[in-house]
Amino acid sequence: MKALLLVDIQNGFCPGGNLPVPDGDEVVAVVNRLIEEGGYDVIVASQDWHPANHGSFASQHPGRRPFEMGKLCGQPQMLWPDHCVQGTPDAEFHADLNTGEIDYIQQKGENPAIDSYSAFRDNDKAAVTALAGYLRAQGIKELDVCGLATDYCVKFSALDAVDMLPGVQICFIEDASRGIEPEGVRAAIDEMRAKGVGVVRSEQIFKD
Ligand code: VGL
Ligand code: ZN
Repeated sequence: MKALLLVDIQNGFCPGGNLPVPDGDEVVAVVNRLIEEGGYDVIVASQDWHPANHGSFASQHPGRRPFEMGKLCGQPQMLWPDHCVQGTPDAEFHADLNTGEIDYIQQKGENPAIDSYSAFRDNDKAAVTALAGYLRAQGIKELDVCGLATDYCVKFSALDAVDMLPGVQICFIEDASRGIEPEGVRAAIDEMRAKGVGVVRSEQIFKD
């Protein structure tokens, strides 16, 4: 059993969104082809889903601006522009994403007191989402991860998958992902590789 995890392919992370990832919308065509022709048994997606007062928003820290480091729950926290607020167009999946084939959607980032980059658990690793349990119940042996943003939510999701889905082979699909900063993307790929995540391109998946 082979599963595909689509991380945060939402308007907020695409050009025109509140926290745009450069060329973020370019993943949509590749991802739609993976959905159709990638041979996956299970397709899941995460959705960044913040309340309007989320503590990762610079707007909640008087005098602070987006992309400055601040603190949340006593830990260093990148302060973001308000993004992916529940029920707003910014939080919707990209309109061209083939959502009809998605078997399970994992919303995350709902607790205003902590950020949740990973689709599997909050940044402090205390509260877990239902995603790992869902995937375990499906009996998956392989999980491919892609989406937005490589240097944040994609990376943390792939790293948590290694810890939380023992025995499952985890791969990151490079050309079906985009990151916020080129240097962050390089570091994220190194970090994923070091933890045993395979780094592949979509062409390799279509070939198998
Ligand atoms: C993300 C920053 C804040 C992401 C989510 O999806 O990578 N990044 N919230
Ligand atoms: Zn967020």
